[in-house]
Amino acid sequence: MKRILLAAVSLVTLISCLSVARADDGYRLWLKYDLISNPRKLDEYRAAIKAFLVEGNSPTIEAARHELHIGLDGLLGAKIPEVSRLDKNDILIVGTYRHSPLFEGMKVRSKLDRIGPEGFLIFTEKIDGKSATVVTANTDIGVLYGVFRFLRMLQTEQDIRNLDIVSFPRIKLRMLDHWDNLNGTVERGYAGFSIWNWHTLPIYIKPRYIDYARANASIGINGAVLNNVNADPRIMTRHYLVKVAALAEVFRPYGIKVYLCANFDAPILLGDLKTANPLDPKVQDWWKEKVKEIYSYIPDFGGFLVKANSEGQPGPSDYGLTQADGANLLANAIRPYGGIVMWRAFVYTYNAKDRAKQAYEIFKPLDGKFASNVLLQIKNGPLDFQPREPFSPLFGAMPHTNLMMEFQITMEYLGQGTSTVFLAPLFKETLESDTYAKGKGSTVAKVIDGSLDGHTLTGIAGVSNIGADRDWTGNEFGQSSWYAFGRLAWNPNLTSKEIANEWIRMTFSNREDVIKPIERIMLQSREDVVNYMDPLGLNMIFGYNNHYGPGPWVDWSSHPDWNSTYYHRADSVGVGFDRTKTGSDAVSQYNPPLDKEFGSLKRCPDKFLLWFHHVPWKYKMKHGETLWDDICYHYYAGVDSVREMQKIWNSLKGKIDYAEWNSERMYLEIQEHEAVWWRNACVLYFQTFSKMPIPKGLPKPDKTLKYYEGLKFPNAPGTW
Ligand code: GCV
Repeated sequence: MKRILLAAVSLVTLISCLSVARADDGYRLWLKYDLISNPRKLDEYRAAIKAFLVEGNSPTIEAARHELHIGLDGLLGAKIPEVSRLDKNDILIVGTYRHSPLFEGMKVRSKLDRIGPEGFLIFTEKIDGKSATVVTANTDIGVLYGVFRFLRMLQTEQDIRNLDIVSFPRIKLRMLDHWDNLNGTVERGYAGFSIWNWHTLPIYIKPRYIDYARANASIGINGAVLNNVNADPRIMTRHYLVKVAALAEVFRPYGIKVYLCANFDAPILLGDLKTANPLDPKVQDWWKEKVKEIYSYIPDFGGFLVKANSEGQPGPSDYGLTQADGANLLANAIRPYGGIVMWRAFVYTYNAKDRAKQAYEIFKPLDGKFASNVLLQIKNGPLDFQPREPFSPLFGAMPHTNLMMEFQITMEYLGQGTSTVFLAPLFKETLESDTYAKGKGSTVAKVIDGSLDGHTLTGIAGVSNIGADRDWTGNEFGQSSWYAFGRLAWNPNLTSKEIANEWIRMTFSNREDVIKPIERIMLQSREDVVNYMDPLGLNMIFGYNNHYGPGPWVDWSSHPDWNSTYYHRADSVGVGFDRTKTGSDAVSQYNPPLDKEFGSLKRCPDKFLLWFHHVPWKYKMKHGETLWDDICYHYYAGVDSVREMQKIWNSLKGKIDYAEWNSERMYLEIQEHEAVWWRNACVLYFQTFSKMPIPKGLPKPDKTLKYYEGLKFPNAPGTW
């Protein structure tokens, strides 16, 4: 362990030393620890932290100690000594609370009772007449989280006098789901190849694995599912388990457990049995043995994530059984070890009248039928990570089941790796949605933090956007959504602005004339993308299979619901999917009063209009324009906003690192090009139905619809 930590330290130290001399390539994420540039703050911090004292020497405390060495030395620009006794003023004291002379005088017992096993306290204290800043917790991992928080306060130039911080996570399992394949590719991965090198593991521990753990611990992520939900069963064989165990060892000090995606047919595919029927005792024994073997390699293995009976994956329906029967099979096998099962609700068949209704129809009747160590993992919307969807109605419909959220951080449907889209506003929109399950105020956040229905096994997962690219996410702004996911998993009440502000300060600069413009870009970026891709509730109109660029004309798939035309339903009368009572009646899956609100053409929020209604082209919108004109205005506004982002970004030249600035400049150029492409292709396509002119004053597309329909993208990522 020590060897691993030292490698990390020397790497980061080396990088920090080099950072002044060379261009920033994004590798250091938000943990840059560059010298504080504000002289007043620097003086204040140097005066408050003359030394630090760390109690303990567990691997986790060692990780905290090393982070303090790197962080304080880098931020304060001087070697801050570590001391072993409290014999000076202005010392930072770090350690797990215990009955020792050091902690005895501190009146923190009642606060410690409130923060659970992962929370922490940071406070200013006088000990034996000496002034100190204390970071403490009930456990070592709480201390490590507290250290990261304290360092963040310095990085973001907060006031560190008179502190009294009490912090703890609202959600228990805060997971990154990696859709990484064993051959090194990543499903929907836009940042190069997989971060895991299965060839060189278990011996070769890339420094990147350690930095991955540091970054995740710094935002409180405590679980990683290592492989794709389209699961290769070989991950559960000895060959891979020793490699998984090596990663688990790296992550352990940072409080991160590993989880694996299980293939439901593993008993057959690994060559042992002829069936995977959950009711067959041989199958049950097979899973028990398999789980026993996994725990023999990884004693703190977290559990399984399963995609069953979806997009070709096997599952319990193959045996005429329910999803609960399948989940409980694995749950029973893993329960003796304290493991859990995350069972995905992303289940659908290809020929449903309305795919958006399926998950609810399949899972709602199973409420209360899942074992207590199962969490049902539900995508934020009823379909599939669209730029905007209403929340999945399952969040308001299964009070007797542990429900966890699945967000997608990787931007499959949001411009993929090259676009600048800060996802906190999307995450927040879902978390703040009111399900009305128990009257007003029954938000999705309260469902998944367990407070609404009294659940203690709670979780939130983000499909990772991390890859082997030097800057981890392909585009440095991708890091901001990873960061936002972790911060919201810890505290869903944070605002998008608070999160953006922190990230900008740590990534680019604490200067107001840098923060404000970047904040503007970030906070508007999600709405911009909605405008030029899928305004007014349109959805699923992407290029076939690679999901790259516009493809509203796609109608050739033998799976009806893989066609764009299935979703937008444009015809000579209008556009949109009628999900009202007279249509598919998906509105009835929402609790009152939402069913009525979504079901009423007049009251339905514009942002979901075409999700729930088939609306005539000439329908008068709230501001008096026709639907057709409004659609056009949104598409054109989307492009204008990207150009505005470019202008704002260009104004930052010289104020931030050139390499970072130039990289984003080029990405925004790609985004502008794509926004124009989306706008022109969609407006021309929908015009073939509306037969109405593009509103006056808006420039006409300079290419034909045929041109856009004929574009091919052999190098677009995302199809493997
Ligand atoms: C992992 C969508 C994506 C698939 C993904 C699937 C899922 O359909 O396009 O690549 O597969 O969601 O979430 O399982």
